[in-house]
Amino acid sequence: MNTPKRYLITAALPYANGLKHIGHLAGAYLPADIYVRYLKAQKRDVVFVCGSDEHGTAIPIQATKEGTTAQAIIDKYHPIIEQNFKDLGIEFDIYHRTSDPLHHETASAFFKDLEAKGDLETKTSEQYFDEATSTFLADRYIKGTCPNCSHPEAYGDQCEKCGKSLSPEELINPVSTLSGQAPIKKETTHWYLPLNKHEDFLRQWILNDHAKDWRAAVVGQCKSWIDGGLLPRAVTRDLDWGVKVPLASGAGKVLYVWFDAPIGYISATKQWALNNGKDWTPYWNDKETKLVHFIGKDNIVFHCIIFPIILKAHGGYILPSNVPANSFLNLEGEKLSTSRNWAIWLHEYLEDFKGQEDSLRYVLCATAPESKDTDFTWKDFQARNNNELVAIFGNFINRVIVLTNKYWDGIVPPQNDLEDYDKEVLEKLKEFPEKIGSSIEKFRFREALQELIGLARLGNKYLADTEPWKLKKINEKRTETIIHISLQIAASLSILSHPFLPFSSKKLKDMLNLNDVNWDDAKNYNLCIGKQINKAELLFSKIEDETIEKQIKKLK
Ligand code: B3M
Ligand code: ZN
Repeated sequence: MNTPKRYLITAALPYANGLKHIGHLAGAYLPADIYVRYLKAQKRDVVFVCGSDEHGTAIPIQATKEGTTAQAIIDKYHPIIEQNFKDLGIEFDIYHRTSDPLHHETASAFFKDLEAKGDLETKTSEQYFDEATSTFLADRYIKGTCPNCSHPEAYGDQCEKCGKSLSPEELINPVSTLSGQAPIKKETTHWYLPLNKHEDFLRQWILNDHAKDWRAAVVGQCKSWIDGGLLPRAVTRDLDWGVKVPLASGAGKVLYVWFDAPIGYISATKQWALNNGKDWTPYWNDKETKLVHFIGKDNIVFHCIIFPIILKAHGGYILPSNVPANSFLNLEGEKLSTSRNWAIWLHEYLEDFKGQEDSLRYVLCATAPESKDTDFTWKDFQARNNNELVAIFGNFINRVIVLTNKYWDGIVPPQNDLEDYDKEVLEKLKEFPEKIGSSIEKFRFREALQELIGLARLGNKYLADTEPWKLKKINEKRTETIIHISLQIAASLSILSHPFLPFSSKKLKDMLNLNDVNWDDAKNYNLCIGKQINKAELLFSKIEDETIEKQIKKLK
């Protein structure tokens, strides 16, 4: 496989209508961050973009709930979400926002370009209108009885009780949530993106060209969309919150949030370039750029079908090389839910587990819903933290660092004659950067993390087998070799853990006085003999039953 010239990595733009939970983190942001950290450790040219999605009906609806304005909502949540990501070590090159004028310009220009080229169609239809407030009603603004389960509070787009997706016409006794009155039908004209006209291209590009290298669940979902018959999709809305339709005939209308949001990746890249004195164009226009979208599975159709059609219709833009969408993470056997408050909120985790950010990253990666939905439980979180991070990784590091300090005042001892066992361990050590790297490049982050823990196990076992603490007085030279090799393993761990456990990786590098190291240095990092290392610091700490019980109680 050729190494791409540069990478543009995106993570789904979170709606700035509320706080984010571990399901969001596990779905898109953590895997994206792991991938990017790995690429950067390889010194590749990478830009990692994200930002708040500040349009769509979700924002004004939240504003109504909180008794404030849409603007106040995005201004409240945007900085909190940004800060929570930062505190969890999710390191974007830019965290932009779609309310920014640069984004409005970029999205408008896309719409105008497609409209001028005849890539959009207009259609007039009847839609629900609330006479009391003189507004066309977005699906979410209409409530009624579910035709499927008779739940009286179903929304115009979905019944949250039985999960069925609905169209407003299907609701029995619809009422406007704005006024409480029954809506009337009124004519309105909208612009549509004719997805049906791009069917051949989609079949070829996804079902043929990417049948093998994209995740089966992603290709499968695309296939069922395509086979189900693609229809023209409205890309404008009667709403006063969003990017204004840039045509005289579109007064009072805005772009559909799913039209403008993915273009937000482009606006974010432009802003990043402006901030850093760079040129954004090769990241989006040069075929040698590898574009990867990290998303949750509910966003597949937008990233694999709608956005690529927009990019292709516009022309001059590359298409994603891969869209490694994750399935869903459940919590204690139940679906995560914002409305039922069944979630572990990022800001709460950060408060309750200060200094243990890597523990969450670790567990969410180890149980990532890469091929099917998975379950997060507090007990499993505790077990993985205590039995893997503390007992294997942390224990190994602590022993090596403490022994080096105790025996030689922290001066790295030389490597003397090697026994067969040493050679075997050093041979194995060499394989890890490649093994972990190739799993990451295939978006198999769980597998990569398993390998990493395998390396910590190797070190732990090596120490347990050779027992240098029993040898020191009898055979100083042998003790030196064992500790030297163990320090090499520790150095490799500090490098290879960086994508997954950035805080602990940094701490460990500081303990070992390592800086400016490359991924491949982990093969055989020759810690210079005679180099001074620092005192041992706790890498991971044990989580007590009490702490876990408190969290379980808090959920219920
Ligand atoms: N804001 C939906 C979501 O967070 C949406 C993603 C936009 S990505 C361009 O699930
Ligand atoms: Zn229902």
